[in-house]
Amino acid sequence: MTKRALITGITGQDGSYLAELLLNKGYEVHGLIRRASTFNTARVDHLYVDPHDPKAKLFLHYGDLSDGARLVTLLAEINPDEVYNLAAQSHVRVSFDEPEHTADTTGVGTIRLLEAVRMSGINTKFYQASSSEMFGATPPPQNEETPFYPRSPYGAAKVYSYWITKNYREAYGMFAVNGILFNHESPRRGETFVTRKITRAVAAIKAGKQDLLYMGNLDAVRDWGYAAEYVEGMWRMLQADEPDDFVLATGGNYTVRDFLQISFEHAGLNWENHVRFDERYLRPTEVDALVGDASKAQEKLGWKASVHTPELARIMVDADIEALKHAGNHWIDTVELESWKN
Ligand code: NDP
Ligand code: GDR
Repeated sequence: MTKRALITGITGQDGSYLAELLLNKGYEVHGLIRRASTFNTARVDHLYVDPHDPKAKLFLHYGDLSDGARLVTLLAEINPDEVYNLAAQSHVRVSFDEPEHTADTTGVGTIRLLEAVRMSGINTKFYQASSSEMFGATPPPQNEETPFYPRSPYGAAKVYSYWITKNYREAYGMFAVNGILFNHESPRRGETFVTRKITRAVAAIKAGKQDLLYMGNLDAVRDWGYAAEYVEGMWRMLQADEPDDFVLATGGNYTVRDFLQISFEHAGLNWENHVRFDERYLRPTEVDALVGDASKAQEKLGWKASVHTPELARIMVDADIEALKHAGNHWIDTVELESWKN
């Protein structure tokens, strides 16, 4: 029997890779998309097949995590075997500008979806996109037993979603799990997250279209893995015999400065000639160091990251150099993009 999955956040980085993975596994995939005045499906457009075609396996539905009634009707209509809740206001810096909206989407949105599962009476497995940002100020290495100490409205909202997912598992016997994922990136990463901001700038500087890159705290330590591998871990969590929570990470330990150096060097550039400081990219409270210990996922799910941060940076730089060649006048340089968007 064909399995059916619903992905919230299908238009995001992870949603697009997960949709690909599930389609390749033979699933019928349904995605929740937001109505916008411009097209917002660029990351999944390559998967599109006309829904009138009997071979179509991907279906998109308008909806929003702020609209609980819509979630109930949609779940009842789709009756999925698996629900992946990836939708969120996912930018940590922006969560300080929009704390209430972030709480509503990234926090309360999760309970709306869990309640919708319960109220529609369907029997489904539920994946919650939890985050290493929940560990915040607790020093590394971090694993499933590490106490939470969020340092942003985003981190606090994710802590709420983590606990409410666990509560629904315990209270109602739902197969509901938290994937606690450390930073994972790709050529599809949003342009204002630090890795993509850097690799886009490298491409533009290399092409002579930009000279300077303005950055915040270069001392922050992160554990950057490759998104395409992490979605496989999400899927494996829902195939386990028992519902449980898992960390996914590479275990690597790199500063933002390291990422700059690796990325610029890969294009034959010296980062120090191009990077300038701008305090607007600092956060009121910073998360200094996140380094994950994913040994539980390796042991119980057989999942292990194979792409580590230096290789990831090179993949992203190469992809952005290639993308810039085809972008022509549509390329917005990093300085411009950031001054509008962050
Ligand atoms: P993105 O920011 O790329 O994607 C977020 C998705 O959520 C988009 O599809 C967006 O839609 C959708 N969305 C936002 N608000 C709403 C809403 N109110 N209703 C419905 N949909 C909404 O995030 P990622 O793909 O990087 O991350 C996926 C999830 O995993 C997020 O929950 C994130 O917080 C979490 N996470 C990510 C990590 C990472 O390193 N990438 C690490 C740990 C957790 P639209 O396209 O219309 O904006
Ligand atoms: P993060 O990702 O906050 O870890 O959240 P981001 O790439 O935004 O920041 C990583 C680190 O880089 C520092 N930094 C800058 N960040 C941005 N965006 N822009 C800059 O100019 C800049 N300069 C320095 C930041 O201060 C920070 O320390 C991501 C998101 O995907 C979350 O949704 C997810 O939950 C976590 O990863 C795990």
